[in-house]
Amino acid sequence: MTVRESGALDIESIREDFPVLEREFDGTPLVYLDNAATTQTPERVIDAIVEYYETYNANVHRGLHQLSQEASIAYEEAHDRVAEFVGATGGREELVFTSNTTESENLVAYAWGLNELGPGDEVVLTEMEHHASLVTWQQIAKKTGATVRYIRVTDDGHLDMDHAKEVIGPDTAMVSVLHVSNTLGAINPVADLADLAHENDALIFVDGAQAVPNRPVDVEAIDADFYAFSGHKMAGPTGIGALYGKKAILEDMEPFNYGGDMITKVTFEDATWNDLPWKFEAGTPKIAQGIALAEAVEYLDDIGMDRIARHENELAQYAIDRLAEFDDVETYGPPAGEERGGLVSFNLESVHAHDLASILNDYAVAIRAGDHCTQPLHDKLGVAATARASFYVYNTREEIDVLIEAMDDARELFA
Ligand code: C6P
Repeated sequence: MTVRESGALDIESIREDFPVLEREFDGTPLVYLDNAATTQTPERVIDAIVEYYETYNANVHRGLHQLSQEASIAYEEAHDRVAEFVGATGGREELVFTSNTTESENLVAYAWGLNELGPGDEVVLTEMEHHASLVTWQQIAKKTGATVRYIRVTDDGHLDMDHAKEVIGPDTAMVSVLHVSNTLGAINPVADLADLAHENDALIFVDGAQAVPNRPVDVEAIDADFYAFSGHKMAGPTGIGALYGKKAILEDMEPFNYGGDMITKVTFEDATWNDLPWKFEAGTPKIAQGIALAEAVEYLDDIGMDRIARHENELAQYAIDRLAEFDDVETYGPPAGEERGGLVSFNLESVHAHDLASILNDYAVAIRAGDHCTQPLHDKLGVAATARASFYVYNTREEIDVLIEAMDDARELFA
């Protein structure tokens, strides 16, 4: 992987880092545009997993033998590295490894929400929230008697910040918002929302699943109380995600899961909890995945998160411009020209999104079709499904051209 001196990415060289991009289907090269669902994995991250299993595979925090010590050090240091990547200066004590963003949401909802919420409390979400947060807080609210309220989304795909100021108030206990929308591509003003939450003595949980992979994120500059993301959306492996939390808040919280490794002392009557972050990592953790996630952030940092953000925005703008050439295409989210995450959701008038995705598959073009786990937002948009092209650091304008040409054929088929 190299970065051109001008600051532009050397995409051809970056593509060589990702073995799966060499795949062809019946001689047609793969065009992978489903990166908001899962990104591909560079060779050096795969190598980190192989190296772990080939040379120091052992359980952590349990063994006095050499392999266990090596695995423990690498696993612990991986927390520090990932914490540093998102600007958490407290290091490992503020960075819990989870399975994914969804588990990070559930951890906070159960370990904090179940204990802290009650009748009269309000949890404020947004209409563009992913089910990971929406369903989780809905259920916790039902269990605790709290109320869920939603910040409106405007017709042009933004959060209505005037409405946010109305909805977030003295009864708000938690504000849970996504940083970048996986359906609209909108980048939300999470630092402003954090200010609003804190002015009202509420906490803020930021879902960064679509932000951390694509742009520089500084959880302390945002002043997030919690911030969550997933490894498999940022060149890392599946099965690993992270939860950043302010140390004082994590210290006050009850554990989410009970069992081995999260305790200090156990008697027949009771137990005391281990230090952070291990208090929240019960049982044998995701050792190989955590070590590989640290390698993934190293890889992304070597490229430069500013450059990745710029590249993704450029591809998204190009895709919007190309899609705008056609009268029968509707795109969703903020208007052309406005900075957004690297994705575009759209619909082709005559072709259902699912049909479109399956026709594109015949051209080796991978996109996602459906509600993208944002059913209430799709209800609001008045559509059951959208097609979504989402980009990563290895995608090119030429691949977007392939998508557009294949859409022409879909039109003809359904004409
Ligand atoms: N969105 C998509 O195709 P997990 O599955 O736990 O790693 O991530 C959940 C999640 C939470 N928040 C946002 C904003 C997300 O986009 C996602 C995952 C995928 O859009 C799968 S539905």
